[in-house]
Amino acid sequence: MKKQVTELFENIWQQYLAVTPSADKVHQLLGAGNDLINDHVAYRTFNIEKVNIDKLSAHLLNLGYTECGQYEFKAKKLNAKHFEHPDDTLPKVFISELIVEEFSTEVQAIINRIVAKMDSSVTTDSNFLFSGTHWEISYDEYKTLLNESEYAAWLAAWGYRANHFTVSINHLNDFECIDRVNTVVKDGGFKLNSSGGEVKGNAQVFLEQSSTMADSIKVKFSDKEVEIPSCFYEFAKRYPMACGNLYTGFVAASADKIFESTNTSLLN
Ligand code: OOG
Ligand code: NI
Repeated sequence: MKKQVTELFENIWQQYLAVTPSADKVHQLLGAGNDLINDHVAYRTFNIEKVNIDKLSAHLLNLGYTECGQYEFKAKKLNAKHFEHPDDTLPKVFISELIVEEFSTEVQAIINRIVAKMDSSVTTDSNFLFSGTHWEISYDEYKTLLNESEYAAWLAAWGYRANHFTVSINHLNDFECIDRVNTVVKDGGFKLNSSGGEVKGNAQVFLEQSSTMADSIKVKFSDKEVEIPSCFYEFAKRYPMACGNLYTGFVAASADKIFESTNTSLLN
């Protein structure tokens, strides 16, 4: 089972690197050539039955993962769940879904059209979690989505792929604290997401997180090519709870800010 999970994440990592060149460089900065342990990866989808969280998580449940937490993001109109594997060196997976019916009829029409374009077999194919988009979208449609939801626009442009990987600071050899990681990443020339402060969370909520701002990469829309935010890299440090075990969940208030690492308006 472990081999299958490792192979899946290797495929997901390669697809992610193809649109996130900074991740390779940051990986070098923190790991000095060694493999790093990933705390988690994150996915985005729509709550439409054909592609909802369950369709993504089915691939993980098959590999021994279990559902471990649920989260709500009212302002961003998202629900989320996280999944863990009994082997704690394998990444946790955070999957969110956009509550489509809460958007304008214009936005709903675009989303319903692109989801309808997908073959019904796509979500059960073994490569679904690294399959990208299964539709075409024009730049105007992208902007219509962007106007109401950065998340919807990102998902329509990039489809099914890890939105970010996350370095586990607990497993790094040369770093103890998140501030030091942030300094090295910034000194390396990378921009951090400073929404809500560079460090989200603290030891009291058992989780500290920071992230780079997404890379900017050209996307082929149906009518033109435009550079837009792709994916980002996150850093997480977990703290022990009263029982002595490290906290394994997520913190909604922090996650709410991490979502903004793909915001167009915050780039540059
Ligand atoms: C997910 C944001 C939440 C975290 O670690 O709190 C998250 C996303 O941007 O899709 O990954
Ligand atoms: Ni994350």
